Amino acid sequence: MANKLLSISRRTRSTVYTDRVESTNIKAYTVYNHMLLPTEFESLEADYWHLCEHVQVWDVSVERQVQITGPDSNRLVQLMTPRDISKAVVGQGLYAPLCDVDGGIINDPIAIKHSDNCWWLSIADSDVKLWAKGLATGFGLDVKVTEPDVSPLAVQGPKAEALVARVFGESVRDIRFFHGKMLDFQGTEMYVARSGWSKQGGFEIYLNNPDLAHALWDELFEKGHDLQVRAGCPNAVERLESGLLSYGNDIDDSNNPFECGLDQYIKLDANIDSLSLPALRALAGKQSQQLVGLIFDQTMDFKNKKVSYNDQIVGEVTSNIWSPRFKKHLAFAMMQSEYLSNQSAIEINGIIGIITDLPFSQKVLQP
Ligand code: THG
Repeated sequence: MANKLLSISRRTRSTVYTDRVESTNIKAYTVYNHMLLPTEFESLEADYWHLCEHVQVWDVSVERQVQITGPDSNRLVQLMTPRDISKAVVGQGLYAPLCDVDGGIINDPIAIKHSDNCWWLSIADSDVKLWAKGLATGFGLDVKVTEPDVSPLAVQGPKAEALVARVFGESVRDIRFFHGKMLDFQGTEMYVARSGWSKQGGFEIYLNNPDLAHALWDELFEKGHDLQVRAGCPNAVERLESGLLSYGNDIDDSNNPFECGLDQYIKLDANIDSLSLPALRALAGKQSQQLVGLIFDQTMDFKNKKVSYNDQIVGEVTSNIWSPRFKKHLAFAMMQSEYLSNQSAIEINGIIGIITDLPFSQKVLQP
């Protein structure tokens, strides 16, 4: 389907930053967690180069926080994810797939520990609040599940640390990857973490006071003028080069973590009570398909996303984009394991592509 205009109503929620985003050269939005997410400013390619060279401010309010508080909050979060959360320290974020009883992926949030009685699940695009409430009811847990008015603003790119230090102070430089701390902005303490949906480095500021949204946005732009700050968004080129998965595009609840290369975030032998662990233990090593990378030497037009071989469908392209840096067309594809065990290449419309592991290694990307 070609791009069309989107009708905006209260169901397509705007964000606390939308006024500011609308005052830029924004070209397109998508809808994520029933809310607007910018996808393109100048152009995908221009946005990409700017992100890799300077610093961008991203309205990622769509990364909603599902807050779980109460005496059973650890228990509920552990039920939801097969990742062992018991060693997490306060202020730490864990990339933690959430899985159902069959091992299907419900979401792939960052689980942030604020205290033993308070977790935030910083979610991708699916209705985790409803899932969490259902589990809490079914298991009779003493928790409260809410979506607080928290609107993450990501600051990404090689100059992000310099900019965030100007606004929140030099102590941000000590924050380690996937850790964060509470820092003051105009009298309000908010969680600031070293994270973000790019591999260019940066921070995410979890604004918890909507009245400060414009002030925060404006200060980042005023103080970042000489760093060439501009508005941006998760960039399709950068995230494919970096191998970052997009829930709803590359994975959904019909996939298990093994197929998606998320094995490293699961502790099969952990002594934890997690809903999906019995199913995942049974599934380990038996997946019939695998998410892999495809690389082509020329631009591709994937009108038909199915991949076939000898008139049999052997896989499906889930995301793809032209990389202007490597001058290659990159794709993620869910491919049948049987095909992968016999072949290291595919042919689409007469063009040969090589199959490779994700994330792409620098070696396979270089010409
Ligand atoms: N930041 C915040 N919330 C989010 C995202 C984010 N919610 C939606 C979505 N992104 C969740 N999915 C991801 C996927 C990948 C990563 C983060 C969130 C990520 N992964 C690193 C990697 O794959 O190399 C590191 C993971 C790790 O080692 O723990 O960054 O971006 N707030």
